[in-house]
Amino acid sequence: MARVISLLENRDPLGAAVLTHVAPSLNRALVIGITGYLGTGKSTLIDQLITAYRRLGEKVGVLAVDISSPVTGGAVLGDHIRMQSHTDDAQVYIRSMATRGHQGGLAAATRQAVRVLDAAGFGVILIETVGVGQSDVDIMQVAHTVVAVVAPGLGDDVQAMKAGLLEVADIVAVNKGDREGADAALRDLREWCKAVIRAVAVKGEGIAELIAVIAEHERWRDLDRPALHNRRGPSIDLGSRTG
Ligand SMILES: Nc1nc2c(ncn2[C@@H]2O[C@H](COP(=O)(O)OP(=O)(O)O)[C@@H](O)[C@H]2O)c(=O)[nH]1
Ligand SMILES: [Mg+2]
Repeated sequence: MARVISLLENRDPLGAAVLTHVAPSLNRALVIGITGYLGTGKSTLIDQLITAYRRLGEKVGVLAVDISSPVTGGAVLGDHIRMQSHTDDAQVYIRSMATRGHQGGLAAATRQAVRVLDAAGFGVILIETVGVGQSDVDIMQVAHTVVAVVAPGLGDDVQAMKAGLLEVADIVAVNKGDREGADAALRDLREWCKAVIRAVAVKGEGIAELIAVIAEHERWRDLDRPALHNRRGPSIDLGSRTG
């Protein structure tokens, strides 16, 4: 699997050939995009999501996509450290994907890697991307459900989120809910998006709720109904989901 993904990343024609033979487009896996600024706690959250989905009996694949390698060079290493508790689990596959050239190629390779994991029986595929807005859009076309992770205390972060991240997000997770400013961020974001949850990833809080909201979004997607997010039509009331 790792070798095929490397071939695809390098746009080696052998990769495409292998893909055709061993990885039909099954579209069985639940593909979840996790996006947001560096340091908001995406990898920590993913580590918790891996644990939770494994408890549900799923095989879990993670693709950590590094769009801007020179800037976030340390992020990939950090991601692996934070997800290390799963390295001995054969039902968990974690892979960093770096840009080999331009962004479009990375999106294509990511889409193909999802296909490889799907064919290998991974029921849940989590894609971590760093960034906001346009740079993420390509990658997010690969995901069924996109979770934007924000953290309080990053200044005008929330404003930027509204302009950029919320464009691609189906669900917003306000992580670092143990920090000052979390309540204000939650209040603020709930005016923009109905599917806003609070999480404290380091303590595993809010994870069950996040999984429930993702499942809910998936159900609506399957029914071809308007998504939870305002931008895609009328939102449904998820009720009180905090605490
Ligand atoms: N206080 C607090 N810190 C957190 C929480 N979640 C993650 N962190 C810390 O935030 C830092 C960045 O986390 P990381 O998962 O690498 O963020 P990423 O860059 O978005 O993947 C790490 O030091 C984490 O331990 C949280 O819920 N509360
Ligand atoms: Mg990370």
